[in-house]
Amino acid sequence: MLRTIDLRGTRPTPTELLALVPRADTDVSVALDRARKIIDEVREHGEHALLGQSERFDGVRPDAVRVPAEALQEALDALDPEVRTAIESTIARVRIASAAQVPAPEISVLGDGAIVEQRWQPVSRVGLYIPGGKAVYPSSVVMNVVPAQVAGVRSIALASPSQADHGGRVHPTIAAAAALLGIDEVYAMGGAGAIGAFAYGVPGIGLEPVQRVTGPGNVYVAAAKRLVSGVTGIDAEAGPTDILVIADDAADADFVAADLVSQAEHDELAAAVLVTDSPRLADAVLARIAARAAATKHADRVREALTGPQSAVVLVDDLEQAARFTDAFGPEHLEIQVQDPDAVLANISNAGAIFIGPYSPVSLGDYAAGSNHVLPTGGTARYVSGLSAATFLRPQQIVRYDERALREVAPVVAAFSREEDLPAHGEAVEARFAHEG
Ligand code: HSO
Ligand code: ZN
Repeated sequence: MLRTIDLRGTRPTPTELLALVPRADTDVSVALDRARKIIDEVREHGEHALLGQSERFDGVRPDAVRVPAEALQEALDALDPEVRTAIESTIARVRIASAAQVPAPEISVLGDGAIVEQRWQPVSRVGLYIPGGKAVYPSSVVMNVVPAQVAGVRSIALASPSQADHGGRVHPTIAAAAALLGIDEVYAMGGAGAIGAFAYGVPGIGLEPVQRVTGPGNVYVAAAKRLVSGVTGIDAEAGPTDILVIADDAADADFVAADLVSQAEHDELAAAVLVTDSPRLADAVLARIAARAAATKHADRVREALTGPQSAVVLVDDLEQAARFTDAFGPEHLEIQVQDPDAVLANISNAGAIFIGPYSPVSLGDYAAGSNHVLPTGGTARYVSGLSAATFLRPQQIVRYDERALREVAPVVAAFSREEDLPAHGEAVEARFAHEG
């Protein structure tokens, strides 16, 4: 089902490697004009615009955009106890692993009485977007909210589209997850309009602007985030998901096949790539994929994803070449299923999250490992990271010099201020010592 690319005996450059397995194209720029109009409408007409947009795009007009607190509690009361336990368990695990993402404050002593402190300040208010289209993911509520809470963000608002099947309210599992997390500011609004509402605020309903918008969404959400990025912070734009598995002859072919199929289940445009130095394993995985892809619930979607140009089996000479290919590809999810995974890990730089060994499948990370599942897609793992507590933190430096320490560096300031023709800079330092003979 997947095409095979044989790299054995070749030495392509990173650019050539990337071109061999191109990601599916989702061109955000084509959605910019429409997204801009939708945001402008929200800025001009506030709640009225948001209600109209729900009617147009989600086929239902909610009574109000703000979801009443009682509705959140009702959704929680009606939540399936098994799902509740699962959400609670994931909240606890993600909370523990997110705490490790908060850097400790540091003090640098640059001399006697010369100190630069660094503390990490949370942004004060964030807007988290949870999609509500063909996929409703309560797990994503946890993955967005928990790191913000762990970072110490004081005010957290959540938006998710109105659901026609639920009287225009947000999906009840989303509402229940919000309630479990102690979030009471929830809005039934979706798409570009929701992102605009977060960025600019909606005075009529007491929705204050946020300092950062995070969360996945379709191409209009991505376009809207790009448009508001001059006004508020954003996280990375989310595209179709991908998985890359590095496996050698020691790997279990059925485990590898199951994991490739699991992420192909998300999207026709999802990428699933196996990189191996074992033609025998490649054949075995292909056979298991054929069986699994035919039998799985979303067989059509899976088949389309696996037969697309974004998916492939890549044959390499050795695991060093596997690592070079992987770094060029920059997978969102990387699995390493080889005899000595740490040796491969040491050669990897670019990946959103890395899953080691036969008992760490990506779907564990999606739901229950404690790691975050909001990860960089489309090869952006080459330059950004996934969502974490750090997403909501800013390092802030605090300078404390005493008189002696300032005197010591005064000539440095004086020299720069002369060179940059900004004499008042130097004078500000000299003023401290002017009274001296
Ligand atoms: N694998 C998805 C996240 C997810 N999976 C949510 C299931 N629900 C992107 O990392
Ligand atoms: Zn997933």
